[in-house]
Amino acid sequence: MTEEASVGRVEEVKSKALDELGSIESLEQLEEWRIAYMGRRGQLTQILRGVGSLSPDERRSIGAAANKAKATLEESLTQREQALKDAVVADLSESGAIDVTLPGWPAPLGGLHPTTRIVREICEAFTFMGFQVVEGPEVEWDHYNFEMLNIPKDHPARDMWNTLWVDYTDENGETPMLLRTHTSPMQARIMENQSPPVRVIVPGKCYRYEATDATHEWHFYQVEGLAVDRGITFADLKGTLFEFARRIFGQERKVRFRCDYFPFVEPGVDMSIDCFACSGKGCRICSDTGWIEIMGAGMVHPKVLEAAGYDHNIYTGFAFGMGPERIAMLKYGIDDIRLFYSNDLRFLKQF
Ligand code: FA5
Repeated sequence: MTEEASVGRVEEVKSKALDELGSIESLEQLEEWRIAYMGRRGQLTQILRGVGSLSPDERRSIGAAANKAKATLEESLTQREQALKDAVVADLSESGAIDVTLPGWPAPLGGLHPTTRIVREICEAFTFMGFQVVEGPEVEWDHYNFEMLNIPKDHPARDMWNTLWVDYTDENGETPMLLRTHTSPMQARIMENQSPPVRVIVPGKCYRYEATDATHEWHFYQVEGLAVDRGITFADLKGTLFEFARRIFGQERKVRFRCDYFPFVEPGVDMSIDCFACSGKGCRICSDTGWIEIMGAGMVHPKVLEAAGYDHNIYTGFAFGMGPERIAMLKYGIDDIRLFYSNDLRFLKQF
């Protein structure tokens, strides 16, 4: 059933609605009012529904009047609603139940984990120098983690990486799968799949079967770097890593390279920076040496180039690997690496 429609009826409904609206005292009453006039079965809605069955002339005049009435009621509804809400707040405020001048509760905001931050900073420093960022598998084969890196089975150098082996035995009775102990296996994977020139960095997680202490975790990040091309020399290695150190630790930094041994580089070095806390004079952070070691590096061993299918008479390259948590510890003055993965908000909120 639709309401019998006429302009007079529209005006009658409208003025009745406005009269009633004036005496409404609560938001609940206001909702009832809205339903009574403009709800699905509301009085004005019924008139509007009936407009379709009128003659064209009536439709024009009654339709226009009904639409105008609807707009008026909607506007009055909005005004009344705001007035009622303001009155509620004023009441609460006056009675002291609520202090409307207090700031609201801040919505809790997350932040980037310190490892994520430092990994991004490191990646930025190298991408600025033209390196690409590549990622690789955390569950790795012995083949890539060791053998392709000039570390054959039973070689004593394997002791440098305390390995977590995956409980999987192949058809030869061997356990060839492991959690990668460093990001260096990606050197071989990249060279196998790409022709020179290569210029990549590889951030990612590594795992070692190690007791934890203030500077050792059993899972931690590394950022690997690899550059291979014709004519790359040790001077390129030094220049690139020097620029990196200045970008991360400040323009004043000095660097020092000393001989070190890694089976997949020759010569191998460790790189230190002069202590940014004491400028090399000696302090607690640098254990009174004036220097802080930040990564291992070296010229890619010819055997590694050959294993990956590169001719070592034509191509040379350098590689490096660093621990971002240790770099973050130095940069932000964090004294225990275990804080990174303890999920303690008191620590995490500081970044
Ligand atoms: C390596 O893992 C070599 N792959 C690095 C390398 C790459 C050398 C390319 C030459 C050429 P090392 O074991 O020193 O090297 O580890 C590299 C860095 O990883 C360390 O300097 C340290 O910052 C970090 N690291 C190693 N072990 C841990 C650990 N248990 N907890 C936290 N960080 C670690």
